[in-house]
Formats: sequence, structure tokens, C-alpha cells
Amino acid sequence: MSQQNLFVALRDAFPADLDAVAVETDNGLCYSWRDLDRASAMVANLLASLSIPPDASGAPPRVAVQVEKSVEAMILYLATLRAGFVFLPLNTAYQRAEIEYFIGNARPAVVVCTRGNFPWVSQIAFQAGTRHVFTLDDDRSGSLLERAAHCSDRQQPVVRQADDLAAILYTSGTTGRSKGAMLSHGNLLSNAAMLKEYWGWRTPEQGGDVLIHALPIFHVHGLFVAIHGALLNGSRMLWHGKFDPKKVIADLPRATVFMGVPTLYVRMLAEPALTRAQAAHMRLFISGSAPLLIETFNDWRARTGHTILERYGMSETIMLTSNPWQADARYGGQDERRGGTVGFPLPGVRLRVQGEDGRDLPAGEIGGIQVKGPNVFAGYWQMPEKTAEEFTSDGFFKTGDVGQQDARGYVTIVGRSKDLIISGGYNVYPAEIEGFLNELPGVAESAVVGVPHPDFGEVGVAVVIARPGARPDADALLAELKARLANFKIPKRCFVETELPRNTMGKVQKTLLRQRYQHLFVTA
Ligand code: MLC
Ligand code: AMP
Repeated sequence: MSQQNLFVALRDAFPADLDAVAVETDNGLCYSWRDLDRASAMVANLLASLSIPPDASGAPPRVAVQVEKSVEAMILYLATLRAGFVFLPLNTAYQRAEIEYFIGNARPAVVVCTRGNFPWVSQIAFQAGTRHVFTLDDDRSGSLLERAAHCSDRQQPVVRQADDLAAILYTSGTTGRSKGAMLSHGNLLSNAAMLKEYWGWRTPEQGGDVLIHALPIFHVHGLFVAIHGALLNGSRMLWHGKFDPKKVIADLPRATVFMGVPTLYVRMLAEPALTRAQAAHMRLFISGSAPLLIETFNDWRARTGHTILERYGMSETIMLTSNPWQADARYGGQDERRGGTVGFPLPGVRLRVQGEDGRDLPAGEIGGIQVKGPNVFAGYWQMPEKTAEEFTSDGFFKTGDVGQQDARGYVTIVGRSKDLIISGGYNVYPAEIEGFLNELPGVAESAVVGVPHPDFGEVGVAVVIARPGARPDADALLAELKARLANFKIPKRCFVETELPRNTMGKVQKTLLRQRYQHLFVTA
């Protein structure tokens, strides 16, 4: 059997000089390539030593991880791949109810959490049948590393095939509970290998790229696009534990590539230190995960002289489209990065726009975006019906995004058929928030809509209808929500009203609510 473990491909790309710096952190630590190799071997050996029996699902053991960003957390990801286990990253903002659901649904064999959260996370995990709960903090402390310190620093990566499961990423849904998107070694590697070419990553022999890594590492953008990009190219990372616009700007003269969600660009533009001279050493600024406003695109070009490259992707597919890095005959020879578009379908990705009647639409017409390719996931974890609903009979995945492709091939996203708010690059599903709000005392019903916001792009606003005789307090409702849900999901404002606008079918007209509150945070 050939070896197609993603880790092996990443490891093969490490530079010849293993003592060179691979990661430099913003608190002064340096990790060599050898450090990444040895430490991931030790953690992989620890995972293997747990002798986890196969479970009924037939899938390899899952490792659910809710820890603060650290290089060791990345090492844990690499170790999970090496051991042939399945990585399941969880946003640090998730609260008890959310974690309970993910652990109950994925049945991980191993859970890794912060020491502070150990009491409640371990309780949930043990109740769900998890036998091993380790801790890991962002200061290199915790039981995971203590235990791994006793393991060998040599390890032969477990043989994995392209279709074997490598990671599960939970994404919420417009209805019902979150779904775990199952990504294989082949999905992840094919996408990373293609982006290495498409974005013109420079290998160390070609002068090398240096990536500023300032995103969280529990979603596609920071975990896969950024980390795989750097590792598969033998590129050094300047590792920022938390995004701070001043610190990123200070690092620009030492770096060549930066990836961010639009909010990061908006916050950097607010800094006078962001100048053309400061950005002169940079090769590429990439934006994605949420729509980049054309003003941000233009302001960035005017201020730095760089044209942001916008790309589009999702948890189920990793990267789907991208504006060009430079003219390349292999990819159509275009070199224009067009603001307001997400560029071309990436090599190997088939993209079509369909009307509601299921017919393919010609260039320029707006419809549902559907995709197919080696990067597209196999399905949702233990949800065959949901999976079937999201694929067409000829195997295209329905993204839920609405857009068009022009005659030159540029794709533009104009909206979403899924009821989703993207706030600072995080997805917030109104149905989930409404479900929690409707459970609160005094609430008869509620509607959550997204409205424009200068910093986060879009934020949630809740409209609540009181039960007869009740007088719920808007701020108290938000405080209640905060105790139950990840903070980025909390609506930024809440209004108690007497009725929700409805159409003749009785359906809440969210468009009208959006219009009502569209100038809450931005002026007309
Ligand atoms: C934080 N808050 C948010 C928020 N982030 N509210 C709405 N949306 C967000 N994204 C809350 C905080 O909890 C706080 O609430 C208040 O807003 C102010 O917080 P802050 O200090 O300004 O936030 P900060 O910690 O600086 O975080 C902002 C951020 C972060 C933009 C740096 O949200 C972030 O890292 N976003 C990146 C998300 C990302 O990586 N997405 C990729 C998904 S992958 P309070 O009540 O405590 O005051 C994907 C696929 C693809 O989509 O294509 O890439
Ligand atoms: P997630 O489920 O968190 O992976 O989010 C994926 C969603 O983010 C996509 O379906 C899009 O709606 C959105 N998205 C990602 N990149 C872009 C982009 N460049 N422009 C607009 N929306 C984007």
C-alpha cells in the first residue's frame, strides 16, 4: 500500500537544514524544523501508546482539541496525522452546551483541553465514554507534553490512503445541529499542493517565503490554508498568538506572505504605522472567509501599494476559487486581482452556477454555486441523509452560496441561500441563536438577522417578542445567551418588539428586519 498520509508530504517538504528556524513566536521562542519533527513524533507515540480499540464507527480514533493557540497545538495536529488519528479542532469560545454536543456526536477517544477547563470538559468527555483527557496550555504546560516527554522522538507515520479520514470540522447548519465535515488526507493534500503552485510559494532555494500566522488554528483558514501552505513549502512562520494589528505591521518587513479575514485588514488600515514602506518587503496579502469590501480592497492598495488577493472556500471544501497570483499560462494567463470577486475556480475544481430549476446558468446569471473536485469532502460525520441533501445526483456539492461567474471566468459571491451571518470571519447561524433565545423566560419567539458592521463586516441583531404579560429585558437576555454560547455568536444588540413582520404564508420576513436595522452600526 502506498503511503498517502498528509504528514509525510509535509515532512518531505521540510528544508534540508533541519536546524533552520521553522517557527518564531511573538513571545521570543524559536522552533527548528527538527523540533517540529521530534515533538510531533513524541506526541504521536503517546497517542499510539494509548492502544485505543477500534470503535463501532469503523473510523480511526478522533482527537478533539479545545486549546489556546500555540505551536504545541500545531504539533498536536501534526502528531494526530502521524498517528493516523483524526483531528477535531474546537473554537476556544465554545461553551459547555456546544462542547457537550461535539463530544457526544464525534465520540472522540482523546480530548485535549486547557487546564482551566479540565474540570468541566473532562466531566463531559468521561460521560461520553472518552477514556483519555489531556491538558495543554499555551505556555507549554499540561499533561499532554508531560506524558509525551517520556516517548521516543522517532516515529514511522502510520500508512494512510487518500480517502482516509484526517480531520472533522464542525459547521453549524441552517436547521438542526452542527454537522461534522469529514476531510480526508487526500482532500487536504491535493488542496495544499495546488495552492503551493497557484500562489507561487517560493521555496527556500528560491529565496523563501515567510508567513505571518495571526489567525486562530481551529478553522480551515488558520489551520489548513496557512499552516499547510508554510509547511509544504519549507517556509518560516512568524507566529502571533493573538491578532494584534500593531504587531503584525511591525513584522511586515521580515515577512513575505500574510493571510487574514477582512476584519484583520480593516483593523490594520486603522493604524498609521501601515505604510507603503513598511509593506515593501511583502509579496502577497491574502483575504478570505468573509466578503472583502471593495473599499477595504481599494484603501489597502492606496496605502500599501499591494493588491489583496481574495479567495473563497469553506470547511467542507477547503479552497475553491482564488484571484490570480500572477499571469501563469497554466492557469489561463490572467493576472488581474479583481476587487469584489473571488477569482477563478482553482485548478481541479469544477464550479457551476445553477438556477432553482436545476439548470446550469450562463455567464453573468446569478444562482447557487455548486462544486466538485479532489478537495471536496466525503460527507458529514454519521449524517448520511444530510450529506445526500447537500449533493446533487451528479455529485456536485451545493455550497449554499449564491453568485455568478462572468465571461472571463471570475466568480462573484452576491449572497447566501443559507441563513448565515459571517461575523469577523466566524459563522453564526441565526437558527441556533433563535433556538436558545426562545428557551429563555418571557420570550415567545425571536428572529436574528445580520446587519453591516464597520469592524466585523456583519454582526447579529436579535428581535424578541415577549410572551403575554412578560417584560423581558434585552440586556439581560443577551447576558443569558453569553453564559450559554460562544461569545462571537452573541447578537451585538437586542430589541424587544411587539410583532415580527411576516409574509402571507406566515414566514418571518428577515429582509425587512435587516432593512430596519441596517444603519445601526454604519451610517447611510
Ligand atoms: C470576537 N468577538 C466577536 C468576534 N470576535 N464578535 C463577533 N464576531 C467576531 N468574529 C467578540 C468578543 O468576544 C468581544 O465580546 C467583542 O466581540 C470584541 O472582541 P475583540 O477584542 O474586538 O475581538 P478579538 O479577540 O480581537 O477577535 C476579533 C478577531 C477574531 C477578528 C481577531 O474574531 C478572529 O480571529 N477572527 C478570525 C476568524 C477565522 O479565522 N475565520 C476563519 C474560518 S474558516 P465581549 O462581549 O467579550 O466584549 C472559513 C473558510 C474560509 O471560513 O474560507 O477560510
Ligand atoms: P465555513 O463554513 O466557516 O467554512 O465558512 C464558509 C463560508 O464562508 C462560505 O460558504 C462563504 O459563505 C464564506 N466565504 C468564504 N470566503 C469568502 C469570500 N472570499 N467572500 C465571501 N464569502 C466567503
